[in-house]
Formats: sequence, structure tokens, C-alpha cells
Amino acid sequence: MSEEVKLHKNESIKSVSRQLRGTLTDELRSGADGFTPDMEQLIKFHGFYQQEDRDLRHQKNADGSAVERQTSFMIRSRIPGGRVTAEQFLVELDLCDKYGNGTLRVTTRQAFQLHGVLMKDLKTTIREINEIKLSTLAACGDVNRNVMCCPAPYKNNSVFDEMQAFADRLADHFRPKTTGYWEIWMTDDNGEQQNVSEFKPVEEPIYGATYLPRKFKMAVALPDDNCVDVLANDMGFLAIVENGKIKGYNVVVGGGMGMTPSAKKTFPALAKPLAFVTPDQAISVGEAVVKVQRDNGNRSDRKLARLKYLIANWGMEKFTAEVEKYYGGKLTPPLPVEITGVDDHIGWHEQGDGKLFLGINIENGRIKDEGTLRIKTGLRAILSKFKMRSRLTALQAVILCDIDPKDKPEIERLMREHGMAAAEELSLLRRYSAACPAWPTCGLAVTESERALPGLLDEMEVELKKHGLGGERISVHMTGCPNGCARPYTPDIGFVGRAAGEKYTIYLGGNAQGTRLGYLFKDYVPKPEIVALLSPVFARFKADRHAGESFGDFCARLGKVALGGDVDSAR
Ligand code: SRM
Ligand code: SF4
Repeated sequence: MSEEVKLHKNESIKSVSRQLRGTLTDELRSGADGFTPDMEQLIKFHGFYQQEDRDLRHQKNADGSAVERQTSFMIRSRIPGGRVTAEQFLVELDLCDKYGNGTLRVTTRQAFQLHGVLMKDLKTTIREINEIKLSTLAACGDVNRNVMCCPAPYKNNSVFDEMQAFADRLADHFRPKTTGYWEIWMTDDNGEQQNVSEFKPVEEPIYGATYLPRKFKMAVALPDDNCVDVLANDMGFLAIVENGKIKGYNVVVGGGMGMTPSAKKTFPALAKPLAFVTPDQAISVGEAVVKVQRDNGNRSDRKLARLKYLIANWGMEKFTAEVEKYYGGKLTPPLPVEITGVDDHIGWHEQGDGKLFLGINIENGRIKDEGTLRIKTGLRAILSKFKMRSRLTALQAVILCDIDPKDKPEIERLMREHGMAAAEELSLLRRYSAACPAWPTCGLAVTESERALPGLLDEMEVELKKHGLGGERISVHMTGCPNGCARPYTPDIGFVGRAAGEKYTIYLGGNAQGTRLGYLFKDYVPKPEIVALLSPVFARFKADRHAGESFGDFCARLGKVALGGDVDSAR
């Protein structure tokens, strides 16, 4: 990068941080309720964000004075492939009650999030997470984040275990090697702050002194089950199976959802095929990709810093040549493999070893007790009794594994007792839906999302039934802003928070298997008008669809003009 380019201020925060230590220890001890602005950036590498409860902003005390704002933290645990033990799950549930806001969130990248943790409880919470052998290091920040992987626990061949083991290797290989995390979170509270002059850096072979220009995301998927939305990642590995074993992976690069409507150069993108790699080559080629991004990604404008923009600027040919230089050899062209399906893994399934697994839908990933729906207590009861391993899905659901068929009735009874719906009681619309948190915790939200989608789905279910489409699988994802945390640009329908007053952009024409970006159908639609606006599209779909055609395929085939969409919008 030429020297005249002014680096983004986060670059100097990283470079002087002494491998992510900064002044975190001093600030933790200061008695303040939050971190200084520079450290607010650095804490992300440690897996947490400084937030406030935005609902309180407009609330008043009895005397009419404004309710005092309270700083709190969201803490994300990094969980490769979403695999957790019963103990880990139960401790995370306990932590949300002890230190958080009483809810535990399953994220769209198969991780757990606590919300509402206070500064005084940060160290204990992070320490307790590490004590159960989970980590928050690199759950956020300009590094490789949680590695996603199809969570299906099938045992009838080795493919699923091989993929999960590969996800673990990726997670480990791309983990920052700094010892600062352990010093800050795992050392005794009364210990002295390490003398700055005594700082001895460890080798950070992949990230160097300034880490990556921006966050980096990886996922591992199967062509017939893209449940992790692999093409939405900076780098994806599509497993190619021959004779029941993984022969290698097609590496795909440059996916990402985030965009800023006012910044015209930003866009969501699907990852493109780069190369075929054998399992032995996969990590080295992956490392070459990450290093090309490290050394060439944009470090002055964070809006344009993701890998997708480097690839858009260079084109695939130049990018591939550069990866070959770092890898030190020619890459094999990708194999002609297509993504053909997706499975939400909800309901009861044979595992293949005589045991069963059960996928439980968690509305928008929020594990909580509310009224008669007591998912938190229900899951606690089931996990405490049967101590099964679990997996978190990218559609924010939970899979309970290794269930003895004789325990099925008792698990179903416990679910009923706690108001938890069985798969048959849920529409496919609901099962294939996802929403980001947005208000009140996300500082970037412009509209509601997690709290808005359930009501909207209620209305959509009624409308779809009217059109005789009640049993249709239509994937619907909602976010409270265009950053795309619930990946709203790939499903059949995307709702993206656009402006205050609950106005959304509607995207149509994606698909549940995540192989196509939707197009902007209507902008600035007030929430109460959404279903009425979609109703004629449902009617047309019912009347004019081809046999077996999905809603997204139909919308893509007809296009926005034929469906009455906004023609003046480029996206
Ligand atoms: Fe995200 C930022 C929540 C998955 C794109 N995301 C945020 C923050 C941390 C807001 C902030 O920066 O202050 C949100 C915290 C809200 C809260 O209160 O919890 C947030 N993102 C989430 C989660 C929890 C949404 C969810 O419904 O589960 C997901 C956590 C995943 C995890 O476990 O690691 C989450 N975020 C995603 C995804 C989906 C994915 O990765 O598959 C995306 C789109 C893919 C991508 O990265 O392009 C995503 N989040 C963003 C962006 C836009 C990035 C960009 O390059 O444009 C931001 C804003 C930013 O980075 O500046 C963001
Ligand atoms: Fe927040 Fe926007 Fe992400 Fe939703 S999509 S969590 S509103 S940053």
C-alpha cells in the first residue's frame, strides 16, 4: 500500500497494543463502568463489545428525569462447528442468569452470546467460560472468527466427523497466538499489571503486528446441505465426497453480507470458487488466502476492507496468482460442484449409530423463559437429566445429540411441559427464519429485528395459508440494519432495517440454500405494510409457478420489474 494512504485509526490501536493487551488490565481495575474509546475497539479481539440498553434511552423515572444509561457488555464464546458439551451449555445458561440479562443467544455463526454483563463481572464471566474449555478470544475482532461447519451429528459415515475435525483445525490454526488474553483474563485479580517494558512478544505467524485489515470468516459445508451459508463467508470449504470419504474441498473466497446503502462502493457478495484442495493442502492454501488479504486488504477504509473488495478490485485471476505466490505452487482448478440443498436439522433424526438426534427451533436464537414458553428452563431440565452433547446451527437452533430411543418420550414430555414446540407444530416459514438482535443491545440497529420478526411471521403465515401456500418452505431473514448479521441477502425473502419508524428494505429472489443474492424489491417499507405488499407476489407465485419451483426461484425467474418492484434501485 502506498505511503500517502492514511491508515484507519484502528491500525495504530492494534500496532501499539502489545499483542492485544493495550491498557485493558488498568481499565478493568479503574472502577469505571466501561472502556475508553481505543480499548472499546481492542476488546473485540477478546470476544466482547461495549453496549448499552437502548430501550432505556427514552424511559423516564417517576420524577420525569431521564433514566440513567447503563454500560454493559455482550460476550461471545467461539465454538467451532457449534459443538458443545452438556456441561458447557449448562454453564453458559447459568452465566446468563448470574451475570447477564437472563437470556442466552445462539448466534447465526453457531456461537453463544451473553448480553448485559457489567464491567465488574467481565473477568469472572470470561474466566468461567474458559474454565469449561470454551474461549472468547477471536470471537470478534480483525482475525478469523468462529469457524462454522455443518452441525449434523450423523455417524453412518465419517464425512461429518471429518468436517468437524477440519473446522477444529482451522479454528486452532488461525487463532491469535498472543499470550495477552491469558494474562488479562486468567491471572489473579491481585496480580500486578505487567510492566510495559517487560513485554515480550510471541510469534504471531499469520497475523503479524497489526492482525487483519478487518474481520475474516470461514465455514465448511456439504454441497447437498449448505446449512451454514458457506458462500457468505470470506473463505469457505465445500467438501467433495467420494466413496463415503472427503476427497478434498473446493475453496471459495470473497463472500460477505455487509453493505452501507450510502456508500455506493459497498455490496453483499457470494464467495467464488478459487481452487480444489486435498485435505492435506487445505490449511496451507487457506493460510495463503488469509495472508494475501493481510498484506493487500484496505487498511484505510474499514467499509472497504473485507476480502470481497480486494477480489472485486483485482479480479479472480490476479487474486489466484497472488495466492499461488504465497502458497508456493500452482493451485488445482475447482471441481465442477454445485450447492444443491439445505437442511435445518429440526425434529427427530436417526443418527446412524442406533442413537437419535433432535433439532429444536429456538426463535431467533434467544434462549429465555417468557410466559408459558420456557425454553431456558426446558433445555436446562433436558441437558441436566440426559447430559447429551449439543450442537448449535447457523439458523440459530439447537441440536441435542446421542439420544437413546427409549428417552424420546421423556424428552418430548419435558418439551411439552416447558411449552417448546415440536417440529410438526412449526411452519417451514418459521423453521427457516432468522433474525439478528438489533434493538435494544445492538448499537448499529436502525429498526427492530428479533422482536419484530415473530409478529411478522404470524401475519405471513395467515397470508400464505390464504393463498394455499401454508406448507411452503420460504426462508425469511431479518436484520435491523444493512450489515446483514442474519444474512438477509441470500434467503427467499430478506427484510433489512432501513430507517427509524420501522421501515425496511425487502429483498426477493434469493434461496434457502444460499446460492443466489436477492434483489432489492421495495425500499423504505413501513412494517405494517409489508405483508399487504407481498400478498400479490404470493398470489402470482401460486398461479404461475413451475412444478416444484421455490418462491425464491420464482421471484428470481420473473425479476423485480415483472413483480412490481422498485425499478429505480440499482441493487
Ligand atoms: Fe454481525 C456487527 C451481531 C453475524 C455482519 N454484529 C455486529 C455487532 C457486533 C454490532 C456492532 O458492531 O456493534 C452485533 C452485536 C449485536 C448484539 O447485540 O448482539 C452483531 N453478528 C451478530 C450476531 C450475534 C447476529 C445473530 O443474529 O446471531 C452474529 C454473531 C455471529 C458470531 O457468532 O460470530 C453476527 N454479522 C454476522 C453475519 C453472518 C455471518 O457471519 O454468517 C454477518 C454477515 C456476513 C459478513 O460478515 O459479511 C455480520 N456484523 C456484521 C457487520 C458488517 C460487516 C461488513 O463487512 O460489512 C457488522 C458491522 C461491522 O463489522 O462494522 C456487524
Ligand atoms: Fe446490529 Fe445490524 Fe447486525 Fe442486526 S444486522 S445485529 S442491527 S449490526
